[in-house]
Amino acid sequence: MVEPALASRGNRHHHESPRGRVSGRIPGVLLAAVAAAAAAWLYLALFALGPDGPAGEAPAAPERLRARALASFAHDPTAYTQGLLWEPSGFIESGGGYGRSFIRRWRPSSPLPLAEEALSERYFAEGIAAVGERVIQLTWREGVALYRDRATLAVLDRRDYPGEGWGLCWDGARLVMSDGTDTLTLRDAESFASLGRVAVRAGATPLSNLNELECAEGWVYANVYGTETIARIDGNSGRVAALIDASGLLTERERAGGAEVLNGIAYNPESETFYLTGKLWPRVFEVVFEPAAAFPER
Ligand SMILES: [Ca+2]
Repeated sequence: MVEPALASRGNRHHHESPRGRVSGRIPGVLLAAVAAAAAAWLYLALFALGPDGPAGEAPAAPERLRARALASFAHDPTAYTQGLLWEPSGFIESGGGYGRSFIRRWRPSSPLPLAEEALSERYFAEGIAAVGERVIQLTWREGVALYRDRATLAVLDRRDYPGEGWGLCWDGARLVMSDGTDTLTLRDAESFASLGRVAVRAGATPLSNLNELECAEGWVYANVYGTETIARIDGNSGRVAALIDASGLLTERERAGGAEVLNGIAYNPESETFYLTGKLWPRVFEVVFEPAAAFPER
């Protein structure tokens, strides 16, 4: 009984003031506008809009971002980096090459490994993902995923898969795997069985050469092989939400020292920063991704 009395007193007060009468008409106008907008949206959704936008129009172009370096530290310049992960205790890194592939743990304070396991010379190591107590390491053309103890990095188990292995990340529910094409494969972490494939599109254009991956902030980040571009991808639809320019991190002198392509993305959820490196790069860069317009021309 108390609440209706309060409500009616509120209404009376509302209508007694001149402002109340004015604002009392606005909701009616707003309601009509909202109803019209909803009807228009429903019409477009049902008859004119595809999943990506109005029929006949290209899907929205990706946002343009740049990587801004906050800090950098030494990286083993002999590491042919294929996968990089951050943990509170440091990095886990996978390095490729036949006869020189490894997995190692190291800290930013020193590039010397705290723990390291070499792979058989038959294997070319690729991307890595941490899932619970394990680290899963791909191989390039050997069709084998090595299941390792996350603490000791020792191999505990293995799974076989078809095709090539490039990048890998764990989104909290599924593994996301790249193979150098424009398609990501979603996998069950226990069986490594495929759960589906996602075609990656920047606007209407397939984005190929997807390489090292990082699942972070609800997105899948992929560096595009042979470029210094990182794509921020919706892992469910494959839509490229942003393209991130990560060029200009190494100095000319560092690049001339033998550094190859950018390859290596790790996310630190404590600082909300990313770490980027590359094959044979002498440094790892701690970065944030910002709108490209925020940068002065250089
Ligand atoms: Ca990674």
